[in-house]
Amino acid sequence: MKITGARVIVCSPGRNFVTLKIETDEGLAGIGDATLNGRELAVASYLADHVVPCLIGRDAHRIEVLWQYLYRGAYWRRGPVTMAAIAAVDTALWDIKAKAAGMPLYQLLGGASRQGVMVYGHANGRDIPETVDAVLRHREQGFRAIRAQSGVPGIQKVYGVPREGQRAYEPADGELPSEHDWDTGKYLRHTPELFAAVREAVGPDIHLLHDVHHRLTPIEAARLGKALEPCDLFWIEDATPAEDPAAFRLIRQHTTTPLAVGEVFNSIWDCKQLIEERLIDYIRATVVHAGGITHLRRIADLAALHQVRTGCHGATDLSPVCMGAALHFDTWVPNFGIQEYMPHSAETDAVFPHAYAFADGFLHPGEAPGHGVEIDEALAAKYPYRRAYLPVNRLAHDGTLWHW
Ligand code: CS2
Ligand code: MG
Repeated sequence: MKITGARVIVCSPGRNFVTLKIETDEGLAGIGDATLNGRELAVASYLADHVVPCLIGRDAHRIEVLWQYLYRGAYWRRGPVTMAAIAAVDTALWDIKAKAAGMPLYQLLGGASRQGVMVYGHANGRDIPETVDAVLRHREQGFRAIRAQSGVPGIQKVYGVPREGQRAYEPADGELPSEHDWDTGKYLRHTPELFAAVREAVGPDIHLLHDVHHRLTPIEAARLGKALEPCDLFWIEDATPAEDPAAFRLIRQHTTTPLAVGEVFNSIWDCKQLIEERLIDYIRATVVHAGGITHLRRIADLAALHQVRTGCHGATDLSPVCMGAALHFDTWVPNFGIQEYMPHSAETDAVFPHAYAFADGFLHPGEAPGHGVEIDEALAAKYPYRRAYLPVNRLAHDGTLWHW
């Protein structure tokens, strides 16, 4: 089966997405997500200007050798742009191969390891009472796992809390990065109170999660993890920036609160030390940012050797194409942990019709051949790209640029 064409589709149904579509001489086509929030056009150009010319005429079935060709052949290996581009090619080719086999992708990977993919939803509020209410609403909707993020008294703009009038938290905005303020002391005093109230309201059986979003030093993260132990969290995520895996040794010395890291990782090399030293409990690497299905399977297998489970990132800046592919991966992967699930907007879902569906706290990938997600190109064309940035963060007391 030869690749006869490949094109990059950039659209913005509520937020920007980059999609690669690959066509073959047997009439089958596949799509892959290539969205890198805030740097979308870099990946679009990497694909259109440097990758697509190398794909034409190649055998679409030879997924592995094409992966190696694009990874080793680039010379400049790894990095978020390169690996998102490779991921898009890989995902599209797995989509094609499963369609050619007439089966849903999870069957091609090795069949289902579970009845459904347990997901966690996003509950947030401007303050503790609003956040508790949002957690209880998510429980009523059937979620068995719920992430809680709330406003922090004294901090003006906090990660994870929608602005006035926003349907759901969407950080990318503005012609230039918006500036957020941060105060670690206020956050460290507030968050244990938040989770004591949430756990009291929701009872012991709901999994509670929290995203620290890279903002603490290792000892501050250790202090937070220790303070949250009575609230029995499923995980705290990105407790400290993970460029230095050794930092997690300090956190581990002080707390048994489970740790999740990896949504910003783009290769197995980013994950290796954290997994091999059991410095984390869940690896958050994703199909779109970590080189596609082919590479994510290698990360999951390394994690399995060390009793680390998967916890794929699933925010709305990962397109429904990534979510669809991730759900097939999640359905198969032996050491599955949990899948993040932020529902996309109705306009995004209209551009990306999909087979996956939510029921009783689980997502199901559906039985459509391939990954089960398509793109309506005519509708996508009605939503042109608009530049949007993730925010930057500054320490409130002196303006030092901090981790967002
Ligand atoms: C967050 C994301 O969902 C999460 O865990 O870390 O919302 C993250 O901020 C965005 O994906 C960044 O584009
Ligand atoms: Mg996160």
